[in-house]
Amino acid sequence: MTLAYVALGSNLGDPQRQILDAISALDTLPGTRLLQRSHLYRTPPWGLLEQPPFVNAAVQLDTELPPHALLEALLEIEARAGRVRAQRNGPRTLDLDLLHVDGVRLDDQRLTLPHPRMAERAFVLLPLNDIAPTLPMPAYPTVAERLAQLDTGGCERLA
Ligand code: A4P
Ligand code: MG
Repeated sequence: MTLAYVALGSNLGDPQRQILDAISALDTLPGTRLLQRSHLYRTPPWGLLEQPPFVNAAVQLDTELPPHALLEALLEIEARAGRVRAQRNGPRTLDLDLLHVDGVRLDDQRLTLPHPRMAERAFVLLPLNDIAPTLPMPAYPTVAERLAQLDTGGCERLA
């Protein structure tokens, strides 16, 4: 059994529905089950400001899939949700980022673990803090301690 953490984001179509559907899809991946899910949060757009607010969430999975197979599965779920890769930081129907896999450090062309930008983003750490406040990150002792340093203004808990 290996614990893996995935961040979910959406700001096109019906974001809440797409996030909940994606969480169900993660629970049905081969050799994988959902252990915990965060609340859903409405968060102000980060990076590119002229776009709708996002809905963000995070989940903890128990999985037998190796990290690259898990990433492929995430990209497939994104594709099924109609994700088109257009603009960096731009609007999207579904974004699934693999944040952390227990015991794994990796940096190749397709996958970097832990996710290199997670610690800078309140929209990632706010939901992750619901399910893994004591998870350590590169350069920071825990999710909770790092989150306390970030601006969560405008973030609103939905469900
Ligand atoms: N890749 C490498 N490592 C990983 C990993 N750990 N997890 C590769 C997932 N993918 C990883 O992904 C591009 C490629 O990164 C993948 O094919 C995989 O091989 P992507 O989803 O197209 O891009 P990205 O890394 O998510 O970066 P992008 O598109 O710039 O989006 P960001 O940086 O994630 O930002 N504001 C709010 N409030 N909430 C949001 O969710 N999201 C974004 C998107 C902008 N602003 C936002 C939000
Ligand atoms: Mg992504």
